[in-house]
Amino acid sequence: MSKPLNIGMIGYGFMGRTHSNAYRKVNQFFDLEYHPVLKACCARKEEKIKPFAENWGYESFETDWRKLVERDDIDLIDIGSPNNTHKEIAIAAAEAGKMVLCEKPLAMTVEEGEEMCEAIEKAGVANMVWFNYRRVPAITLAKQVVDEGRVGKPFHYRATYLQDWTIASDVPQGGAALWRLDASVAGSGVTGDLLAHSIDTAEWLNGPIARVVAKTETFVKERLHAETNAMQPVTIDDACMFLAIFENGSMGTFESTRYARGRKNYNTFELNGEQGSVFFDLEDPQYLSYFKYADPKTGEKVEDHLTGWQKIHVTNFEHPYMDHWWVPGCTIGYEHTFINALADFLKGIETGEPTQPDFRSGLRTQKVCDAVLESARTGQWVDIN
Ligand code: SOE
Repeated sequence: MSKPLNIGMIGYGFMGRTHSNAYRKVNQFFDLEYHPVLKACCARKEEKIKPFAENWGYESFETDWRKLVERDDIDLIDIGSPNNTHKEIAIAAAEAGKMVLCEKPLAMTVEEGEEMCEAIEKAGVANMVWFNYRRVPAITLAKQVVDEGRVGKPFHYRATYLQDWTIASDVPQGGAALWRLDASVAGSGVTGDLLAHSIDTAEWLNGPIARVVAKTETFVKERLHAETNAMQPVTIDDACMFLAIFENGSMGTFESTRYARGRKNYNTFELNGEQGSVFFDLEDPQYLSYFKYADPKTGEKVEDHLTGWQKIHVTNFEHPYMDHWWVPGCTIGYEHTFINALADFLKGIETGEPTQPDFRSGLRTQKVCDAVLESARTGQWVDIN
C-alpha cells in the first residue's frame, strides 16, 4: 500500500513548475513506496498562487510560508522561492520536523549554508538540493564511466555554462521575473546561478576542488530596478571564469556568462584522463561522448586505426534511468531530470539511504562559489577549506 507524502511547495516560478510537474509524474514512472500529495503551495501574492494551485492541482494555498511550515498536514517543504528566502524557510521547516528540499544554490553564503546544515542535521530530517543535472542520464552515465576507471588518472576538467539573455541593457533587474539579476536577492550572478551547477557536477565526477583563482565582470553597470523603478548599480557578476586545482592533482577551467550570443543553456564538461575522456553538452543532452584509449581492467592500449570518439545515444534500457521511460531511441527532456531526482529522493526515504546531493553536499558547492567570488575580489588564489 503506497504511503502519502504531503508536499508544501513554496514558489510558483520556473522551479515551482519543474518541481510540481515532478510530484505529479513520479509515481507514473517509478515504483515507489511513497506518493507525493500536492497538499499546498505558497507565495506572497494570492493573485499569483491561486491560479498556480489550480493549474497544478494543489488542494490549498497559503500566502505566508510560516503558516505552511506550521501546518500539521505537511510532511515536506520544498523551497523553490528566490535564494534570499532559502535559509529562513529551511531552518524553520527543519525545526518543525519537516523534510526539506531546496532549489540550488543552497544559500546566499557559506555562513548561511552552515546554519542550514546544522538545523537540518539537528532535526535529522531527510533533505536534498535540486542539482537536477546529476540526473541527466548522460551525465549519470559519465559518472559510471569515471567510477569504472575508464577515464583513469585525471589531468584536465573543462566546464562552460553559457547563456545570452541579459545582453540588452534595457533588461531590468529585480522583481518576480528578474530577481536573478539582483545580488541582494540572488547572492551572486552567474557564479551562484550557473557555475554552482558546473561545480556540483565537477566535484561529483572528479572529486573536491582544492583551490581556485577567478575573474568576474559586470558588463552592464546600471539597470532599471523593476521594484523601485529607478536606475541602480548592477552588483551581480555577469560573467565569471576561474581556474581550479582539484585535490587529485588535475587542473580545471570553468567559464560562465550570460553574454554568449547564441548560447541558451550551453552547459558542457570534458574530463581528460590517462585512459580516456568524456564530453557532455546540455544543448545535445541525449549524448555522452567517450574516447577510449585503454582497457580499464588491463590498462592495455586499445588504440588502432579505427579509434575515435564514440557518441553514445543514452536512451537504452541499460542506461541510467532509461528503463523507467520509453523504448530505446526515444528521448527524454529537461523536466525528466527533476522527476529522476525526486524518484531518487523518495527511494532514499524508503530505504533510509540519504540521497545526494544533500545539504552538506550543497554546502561544498557554496564553499567553492564563495571562494571564487573572494578570489575575483582579491585577485589571489583561494583555498577551499
Ligand atoms: C538561469 O537562467 C537558469 O534558469 C538557472 O537558474 C537554472 O538553474 C538553469 O538550470 C537554467 O538556467
